[in-house]
Parts: sequence; structure tokens; C-alpha cells
Amino acid sequence: MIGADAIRARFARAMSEMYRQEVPQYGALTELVARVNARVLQDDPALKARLEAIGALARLDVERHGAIRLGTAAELATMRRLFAVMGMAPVGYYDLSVAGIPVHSTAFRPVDEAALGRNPFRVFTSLLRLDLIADVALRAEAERILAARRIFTPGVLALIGQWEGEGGLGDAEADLFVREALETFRWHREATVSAATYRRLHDAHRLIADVVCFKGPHINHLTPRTLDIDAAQAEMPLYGMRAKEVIEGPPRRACPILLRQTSFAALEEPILFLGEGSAGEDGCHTARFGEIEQRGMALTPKGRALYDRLLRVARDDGPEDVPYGARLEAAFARFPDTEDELRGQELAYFRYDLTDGASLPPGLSAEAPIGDLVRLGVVVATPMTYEDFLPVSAAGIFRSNLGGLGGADYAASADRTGFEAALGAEVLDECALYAALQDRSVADVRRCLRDAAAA
Ligand code: OOG
Ligand code: NI
Repeated sequence: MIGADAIRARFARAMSEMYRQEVPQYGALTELVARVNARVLQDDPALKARLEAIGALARLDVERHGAIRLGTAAELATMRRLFAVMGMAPVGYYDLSVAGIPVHSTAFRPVDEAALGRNPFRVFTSLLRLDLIADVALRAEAERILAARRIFTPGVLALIGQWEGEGGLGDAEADLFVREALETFRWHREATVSAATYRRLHDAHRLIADVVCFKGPHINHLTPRTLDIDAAQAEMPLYGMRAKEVIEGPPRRACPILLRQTSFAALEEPILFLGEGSAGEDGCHTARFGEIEQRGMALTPKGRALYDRLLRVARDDGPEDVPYGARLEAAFARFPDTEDELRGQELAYFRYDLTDGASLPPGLSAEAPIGDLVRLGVVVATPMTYEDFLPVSAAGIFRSNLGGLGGADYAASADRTGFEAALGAEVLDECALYAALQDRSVADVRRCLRDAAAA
């Protein structure tokens, strides 16, 4: 039997190869990021040692996230089963209607530390919300078109069923699974509709056309992880890429938090519409783009609330004549930027480990406050990496690749229950995952200290 982590690693590699073939700029982007990362590690041996110690260096070169947009509840439910084969579970609920984008989303990703360390491949997965289309006839047409398509191959459906029945796949079956699953994410030049239908859906919202008019949910970007997003952003033009103007997320900081992302604009690609007669009609479509990201530490709900508040301040309250970057810096001056403060004020999640060779100083108990144990050097605290996404950033990425909002203005209406009903499962709460990991590391440390004291 081949484990889920190995299947995920094979799939991520195959997906990366396919996307490199489909979108050559993606290949250039991964080269750029590899070069920037090598330089950062060379210039900062302390960072390199730290990443190595927590096992974060090995995963860096293969780390990617992708994104897809699905059209129906049934597609989402089957996608959940497909990702389960690769040890990926739905984590988090993201409502993008607040930003005028008619989708809601989750991220399929590995959840436990060991699996993330082996290969943290994740896919931001959105479901189109036809309920937000006001035009009833258009909605019905979109539903009819979507109901007729089959985005999964019979082969992959059979292998998912086999995995669910037997709890695993053999080596050759795992390879076959990867090949068959990949078909769902492939780009198809042929649209499933006529140019006129495409135009109608496109006019309602560009995103609707992207989801409804094609044979499947083509992967629309694949994102490598950089250690210095400002450097990578600055170098994008040298590679002929037109970078998005602002980097989404928090500003550059001594202690990076959450996630910073930037992208290059979607490509205009030739497509072929169904002809009214026999011949097809040429057209073009923009959907696929490139993105890079830099990941920082995971924030507690308290830290996240502060982040959301300061981001709002930078966006809404800043003086108009000050550039956004400067407003962001100014707003985030109020976000503590040392690990001691972030830990002391419980703004970020940390993992605790016994310091090599450390023992309890006389008079101190294994149950002492964890902060005391860190201060005395008995325990070392390492910030946890944020493994998830940010809705405001995601909206910015969507928007930069949809050429503006297309005039759409939806009433903000999160529908987590509807999303979970479509998914056929609840989404996991990302904060609960980080908190459990943190609590477990504290419990382990205390147990070791108790055992050592009793010995
Ligand atoms: C997804 C955009 C969101 C991210 O990294 O936040 C995203 C999409 O355009 O389908 O990928
Ligand atoms: Ni992305």
C-alpha cells in the first residue's frame, strides 16, 4: 500500500509538471523563487539553521498551493473524496461574496505536522454561488450546462471507490490515480458553449463564465513559496512578468505573520467556442495566472482580530494621498513584532520543545507557567507556520485576475451551512488545529520534565 503522503507528493509533482507545460511563465516563476530562496539562505545562516531544525527546509522546494473553481455541489463532494485519497481535508470556510465575488471556498490540505512536513500541497477550492445570480433565466442556463458535464474520469472514480473500500492503493494504482486525477485539472481549449452563451455569462460575472463554460475546473495557478516576497516581486519584471501592484496581506516585518501574496496577471489564451453550425468560433479567455507567497506565523483568534482591525485601518481610514504600502506600515506599527511579545500576549501559536540537555532548575515544577520555562532556557518556543489562506487577500488575488469586479455587487451573505451541505462534511477549524498542536507540545514538554524529575 502507498501512503496518502506519498500519493500527494506524486500528485503535486505531476501537477507542477503539467502546469509548467501549460503555462511556461510558471516555470520561470519557480526559477525566480528558487534563486531568491537560495540567496536568502546564503545571506542568513541563522534562518537556514532554524528552518533546518524544524524540518521546514526540506519542504520548501516542493511547496505549492493551487486553486480551482467548481460549479456544483456534486463536484465539490467528489472533490473532497478525491483529495481524501491524498490525505487532504477541507480546512476553513472563506466567504468571498463580501468582496463581490460569487464564490465560497475552503482549502484542502494535510492537517498533521508530519504530513505537512512531508509535503504541504494544498488546493484553494471555490464553489460558484449561482444563488447570487439575480437573472433567473441565466442562472437556470448555467445550472443546465453544469449539470451536463462530467469533470472526473471513470478511472479516478473507480480508484476513489477502491480506496474508500480498502483503505489504500497499491503502487501501480497510485500512479494510475495520479494520472487520472490530473485529467480533472487540465486546461481544455474547447469551450462547452457557443460564443454567445459565453458572452452572456461573462457579462453577469467573468468568474461565472470561467466556471461554467469549460469541461473542467482547470487549475488556475500554482504558487511556490518564497522566503523574501519583496525581492521576488522586484525581480518579476526582469522575467517579463507584470506583477500586481500591491502585495496582499501584512507588511514586511521582523517576525513575519500569516501570509503575503502577489501575482502576475492572467494570460489571454485562445479558445474555441462551439459553433452554431459545424465549425467552431475562435475566442479568448483569461483565467490562468502566476502567484508567489511568503508564509509567516499562525495567529491566535486574538492576533487575527488585531490583524483584521489594522488591515481595515490601512484600507479605509488612511489618508488618500499616502500610498497603500505606507498606510499599511503605519497601521501595523501597532502589531507587536518580537517573538517574546507575540507569545506573551498570546497573539501567535507556538510549538514548545525541551532545550537539548536541559533539566528543571531546583525549586521549579514541571507545571510552571510555560513562559517561565522558556525564559529560564528549559524550553524553546518556535512559531508555527500559517498553513491557511486569508479571505481579503484571496479576494485581491481573484480581483487582480478578473480585470476588476465587473460591476457585480452581491449582498454579503456567508453560507457556511450551505457550503458544508454541498461538501458533504464539515470544514475543520484552522485555529483548533494550531491550538491542539500547541497544547500537545506543552503537554509533551511537561511529561518529559516530570519523567526526568522522577528518574
Ligand atoms: C483563488 C484565489 C485565492 C489565494 O492564494 O488566496 C488564492 C482563485 O482565483 O481561484 O488562490
Ligand atoms: Ni493562490
